Amino acid sequence: MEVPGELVGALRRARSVCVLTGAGVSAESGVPTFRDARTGLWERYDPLELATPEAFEQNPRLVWDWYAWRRELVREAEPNPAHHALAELEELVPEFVLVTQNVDGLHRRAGSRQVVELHGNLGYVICASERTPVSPDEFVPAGEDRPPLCPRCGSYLRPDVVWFGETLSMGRISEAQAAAAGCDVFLSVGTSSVVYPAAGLASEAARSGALVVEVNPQQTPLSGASDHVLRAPAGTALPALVD
Ligand code: BJW
Repeated sequence: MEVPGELVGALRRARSVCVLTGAGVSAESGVPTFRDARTGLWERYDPLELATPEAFEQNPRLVWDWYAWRRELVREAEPNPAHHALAELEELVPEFVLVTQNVDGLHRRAGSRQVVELHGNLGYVICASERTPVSPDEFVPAGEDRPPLCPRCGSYLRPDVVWFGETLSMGRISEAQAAAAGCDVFLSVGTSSVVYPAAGLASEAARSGALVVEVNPQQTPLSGASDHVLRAPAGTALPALVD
C-alpha cells in the first residue's frame, strides 16, 4: 500500500514515537473486537455489558467464564504482521512507547518491550476485594455456578483488567500521558477512539505538536482530527509504514 512521503519522512526523523493500539490490531490474529461482528460468547452477550463491575456482581460466573474463554482464544492466537511491525519500529526509534488498551498480551509476545497495558492483562487473576494477584495453583474452587475464591479472604477471584467505571492505574495512565505529550509522532491503531482516558491521548499529543496518524479501516471520532489516516487493516498498513 502507498504511504504518504511526508509520513515516512516524519517517522524517519522522529526522536520519539508513541503508539496507542486497540482491539483492531489483534483482529487479524482472530481475536474479536468489542464493537465489530460478534463470534463465540459475543453472539449471545454484549461484551460492553459484560466488561462491567455490575455484570460481575449480578452474574460472576458468566463473567468469569467469558474471560476464561477469551484467555483460551488468546493462548491459541499468534501475533500478526501488525504486532511484528510495531516491535520492529521500536528498534528503529530512539524513544518509543506502545500504549495498548488490549488485554491479550500479543504485543509482548511479538517482541515489543516498552508496553503500557492500560486496561490490564487477562492472563492475570486478582482477588476482587484485596486486588492482589492470585496464581492458578492457589485458586479455591467454589462449584459450577461461582468463580473460584481467594485463598486468603474467600472473596471471588476476577481477571486483572479495568472495567467501565473503574479507575486505571495512576502509574500506567501517567506514563501513557507523558509519552503522548512528549512524542513527535502519535499513531492510533485499531481503536474506535471512544473509550476514555485512552481516547484522550491523541489530543494530548496533538496539543504538544505531534503528527497524529490513524490506522483504521473505518472512520472514528479521531479521523477528522488526524494529520494522516491510513484506511487499511493494521496488518497491511503497519508493515508498509515500517519497511
Ligand atoms: C481494525 C481492524 C484491523 C477492525 N486493523 N483496525 C470522559 C468522557 C466520557 C466518558 C468517560 C470519560 N472518562 C471516563 C469515562 C467513562 C468510560 C468511558 O470512556 N465511556 C465511553 C464509552 C463514553 N471510561 C471508563 O469507565 C474508564 N475509567 C475511568 O475513566 O475511570 C474514571 C471515571 C470513571 C467513571 C466516570 C468518569 C471517570 C475505564 C475504561 C475501561 C474500558 N474497559 C474495556 C474492557 C477491558 C477488559 C477487557 O478486555 O475485557 O476496555 S471496554 C473495551 O473498550 C476494552 C477496550 O480496551 C476498550 C476500547 O475498545 P477498542 O480497543 O477501541 O475496540 P473497539 O471494538 O471499540 O474498536 C475496534 C476498532 O478496530 C474499530 O474502530 C475497527 O474499525 C477497528 N478494526 N479491524 C485495524 N484489521
